[in-house]
Amino acid sequence: MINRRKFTTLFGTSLITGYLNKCSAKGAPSADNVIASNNNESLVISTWNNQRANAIALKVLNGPVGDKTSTRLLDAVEQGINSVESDPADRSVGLGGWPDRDGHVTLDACIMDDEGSAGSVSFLEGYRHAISIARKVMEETPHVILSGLGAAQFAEYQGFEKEDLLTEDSRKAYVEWLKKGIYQPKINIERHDTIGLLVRDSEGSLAGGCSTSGLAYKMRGRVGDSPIIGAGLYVDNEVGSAVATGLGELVLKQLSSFLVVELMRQGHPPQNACEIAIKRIVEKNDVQDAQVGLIAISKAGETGAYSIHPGFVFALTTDENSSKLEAESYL
Ligand code: SD4
Repeated sequence: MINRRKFTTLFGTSLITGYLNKCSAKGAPSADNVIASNNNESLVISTWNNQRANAIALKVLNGPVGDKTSTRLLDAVEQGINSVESDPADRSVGLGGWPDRDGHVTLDACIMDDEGSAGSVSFLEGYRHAISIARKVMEETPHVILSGLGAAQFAEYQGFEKEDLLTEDSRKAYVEWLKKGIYQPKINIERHDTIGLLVRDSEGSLAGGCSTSGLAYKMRGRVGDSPIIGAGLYVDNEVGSAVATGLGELVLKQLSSFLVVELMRQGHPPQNACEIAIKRIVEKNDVQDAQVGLIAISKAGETGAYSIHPGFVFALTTDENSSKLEAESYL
């Protein structure tokens, strides 16, 4: 749930006051803590500090209406995420992403639309726009997931530009890391900038995507939650959508995004659904050193966000406001 004290508003406060008008006690799932939204407006919500991606997505969402809703929704998701994939300053996504222990940057991504179509790539090497390749898998193949060499071959065949994603900065950080070689991701502090982005248009149609280089200094070949439909992302246009960030191993074991959407299907508001799904992870795992954050949108335009530990921020953008907010947390 959103903490009133911890948000910054770029364009004003009026709508945000509306969003924040029902808050829950920290750590206690509750039934009525919905963040209300004007359900005739477009909405973009994304993990971490990705207001710029939201703005790009919103512009596409509100742009000229193409011949197909799905195309506009997917364009919004893709272009929003592409901007982060091309930003070397974001160290968990695309160009400049954290490498694995052997110094290779490998990417995971998936995308889902309002018709239930899904595409994904995992363990992809040499191409920054993992989300675009995931979309191509969805649109151009009979499959949902392509992985590793096959995903890279497909990207090449589709005309994507091959490049070395290890920037000078990430190379330096890797060389420094090698001196000790300790694998110990820290909560919220490093290695957590994965973009998960959900869009809802003014008619209530939903789509989403996520893209990441995964955990820094992971084992070669490791695949996280982000390319797994139902774990890192799930969209059901009749119900709602959810996306996850954080330690993918925990999300994978509980299929947290699917769980959030299924809880919404049972009538839980998105905030409540996120809280229950995080609680499930906490109950079944040692979460002392592990963060997971979930965000969600319902068909009606309500939003939710919740995490295990404090410090999970997300960006919420509507036609009138764009804000960085900190989710309430279980601990
Ligand atoms: C993973 N969930 O590969 C991703 C990492 C992440 O912010 O979200 N980082 O486990």
